[in-house]
Amino acid sequence: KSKSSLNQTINNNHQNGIILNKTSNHNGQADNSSKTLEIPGKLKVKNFVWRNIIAFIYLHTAALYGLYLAITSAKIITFLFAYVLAVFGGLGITAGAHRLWAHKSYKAKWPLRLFLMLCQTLAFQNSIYEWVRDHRVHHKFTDTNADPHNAKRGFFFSHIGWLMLRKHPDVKNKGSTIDMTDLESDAFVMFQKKYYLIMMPIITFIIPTMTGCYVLGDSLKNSWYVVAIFRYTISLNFTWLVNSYAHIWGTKPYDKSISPTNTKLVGILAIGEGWHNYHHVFPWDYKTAEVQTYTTNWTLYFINLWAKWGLAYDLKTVSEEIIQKRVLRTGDGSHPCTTENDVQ
Ligand code: ST9
Ligand code: ZN
Ligand code: ZN
Repeated sequence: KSKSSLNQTINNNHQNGIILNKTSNHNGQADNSSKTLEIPGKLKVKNFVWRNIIAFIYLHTAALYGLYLAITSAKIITFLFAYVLAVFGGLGITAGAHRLWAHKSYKAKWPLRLFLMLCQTLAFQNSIYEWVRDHRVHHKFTDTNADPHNAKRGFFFSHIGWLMLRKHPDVKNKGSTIDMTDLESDAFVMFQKKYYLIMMPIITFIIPTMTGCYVLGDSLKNSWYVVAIFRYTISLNFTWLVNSYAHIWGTKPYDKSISPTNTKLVGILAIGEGWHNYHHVFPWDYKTAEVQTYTTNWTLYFINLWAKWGLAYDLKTVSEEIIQKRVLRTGDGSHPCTTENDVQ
């Protein structure tokens, strides 16, 4: 009996991010003898993206060499410059791509949006448009196959592995339901999207390296490995910790039923983005954390500064009363108000 033209493929049984394919013949009976279709997103060699795998191996090896040079031969000013760039690139992600564009937790006038767009380009984490689309999908479909960095697939996948593999089809299918019209009407976002492949290498690698050489007077080697490569690779890893570490280890004061956690370590390294349990419960809060974490929430200081100058406005936040109600209803008991009946 010829089956090939009548076979209908049903993709289901998504287990731990790996799809099992079932085929059925025209009688609707399962036909396990048929060859399974190849589905992108599967943990199969043919879905590996070798360009990215090679790039990440180079980046991490070269970053270790950059660290060695930073300790042994680079000027202190070169290292400080790398640090400052890491912070500005980080703010482009946290205050820009994340809190402003992905979550609309505050509004920004055009000079601030231009500045944040340039800082976000310095971080080379894809264009704002692509970053926001992935992030909105992550929030809407957390811990499912439609989540680009689904933490259920383990630390490695949610940290870096997801960037080395074709995306799971659910990311693209369910991701197509995400509304991106607000970004499409932002001229800076669309300009950056259009010219990303020109702007990104210039801002992320060329200008920082040239500044190290010609302004700070360090060698080309030190400038490249310390300012460009080491700084970029460390920033990437600190960012990825939010997707990996802060979805696996830590407390869940606001909702114990979800994977995102509160972790101070990641909070510090990711300049205020480690209170991830809070953030997934109240994603519209521009602080992404409660007030008591203010001291390590640099991004909050940064946005408040721009608000003082009138360039950031309509800052959205959550009342203590709503937080406390949520803590008592769904928290894991680690929040101080659970025992003290008082939100600090
Ligand atoms: C990077 C991003 O590192 C890091 C994000 C971290 C987020 C953390 C969030 C936490 C809060 C913030 C903390 C900040 C802390 C900062 C501290 C700093 C000190 N929805 O992607 P493609 C469709 S990037 C809807 O090519 P493949 C769409 O039609 C690092 N649709 O899929 C698309 O076409 P188009 C550097 C979607 O082929 C088409 O599919 N960059 C969605 O499977 C193809 O999309 C890299 O390493 C969606 N979500 O490839 C490059 N997604 O775009 C990484 C896709 O034309 N990327 N579609 O509309 C790649 O090479 C590829 O994306 C791939 C998948 C190989 C991963
Ligand atoms: Zn998350
Ligand atoms: Zn978010």
